[in-house]
Amino acid sequence: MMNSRLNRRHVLSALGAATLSAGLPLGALAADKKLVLGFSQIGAESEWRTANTESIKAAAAAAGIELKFSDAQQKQENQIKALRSFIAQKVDVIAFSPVVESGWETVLREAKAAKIPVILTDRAVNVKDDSLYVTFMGSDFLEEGRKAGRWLVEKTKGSTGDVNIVELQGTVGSAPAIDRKKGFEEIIKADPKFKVIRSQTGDFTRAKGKEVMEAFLKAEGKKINVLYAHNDDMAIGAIQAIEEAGLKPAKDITIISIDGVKGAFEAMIAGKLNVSVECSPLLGPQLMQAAQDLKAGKTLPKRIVTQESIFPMEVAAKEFPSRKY
Ligand code: GYE
Repeated sequence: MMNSRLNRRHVLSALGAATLSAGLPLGALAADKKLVLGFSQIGAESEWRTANTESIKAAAAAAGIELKFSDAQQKQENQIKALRSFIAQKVDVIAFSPVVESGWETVLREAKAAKIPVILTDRAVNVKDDSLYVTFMGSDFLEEGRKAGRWLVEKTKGSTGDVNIVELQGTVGSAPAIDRKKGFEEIIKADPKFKVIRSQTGDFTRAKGKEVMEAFLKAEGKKINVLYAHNDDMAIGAIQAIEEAGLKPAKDITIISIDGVKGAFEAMIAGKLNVSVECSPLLGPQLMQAAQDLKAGKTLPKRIVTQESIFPMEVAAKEFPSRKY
């Protein structure tokens, strides 16, 4: 193991103090040096993402960590460039939230060769060799999808007619889009009355959510009973489309989304969104802790899961004042 004492002693004596940023337990060598963390963010596609960025910046400042922050504007190629630049700058730790799951092997191998530990935040990667990253911290997206499904099963209990669902998926190939779809399907497949009649990506943005919902309404009109949106922003965009089509959101069409951002609470309080499954973006403090733990030579668990809840509109007004994002 990278962090075992034996290995550490061995490497220290073999390589000497010149390997300051070797990605080995950093603390022994660099106790008085400010820890440098390179973070590659996906973009600013949603309220969730903005809150996540703020959390990371604030937590780095509070922890006295030098943060090199890079915004990829939702493009994997930009993230790969950012990671390479962090490697070239010999940062102590790299963290990133991978926009999609696949295609990371090469750059992660480069980081490993440079002995820079990599922490995944928020979204997972799909790699065969899981030694290419130290830990993955973030939500259980499958479970979020299941929570959304269970809420719908409960809500429609006793009704026998078809429940026609349209789905707004997140970014194609992203971990939350893949898993939120899967988790939801896993639950609703138990009853054939649930029918997903349309499913398309809205890329996690309000604008796309609205645009795709308009197309759904055009094609299916009043047949639509339920909208399942993989995030609140797309649901909020879709609410506009529903109102513009002369229908009542949360009444004519039941709306389920994920994240639990302020905008969703406002929509619930206004009676336009039925439920939001929580997905916390406040990963900053956990990330800084993990970076410091690495510095101190500690071994991190391979998976750190965020604790989360679900908020139906009935509790929105009561919960709203204590929401932090
Ligand atoms: O749900 C969505 C954002 O990866 C969990 O990305 C995150 C998702 C979040 O754009 O709003």
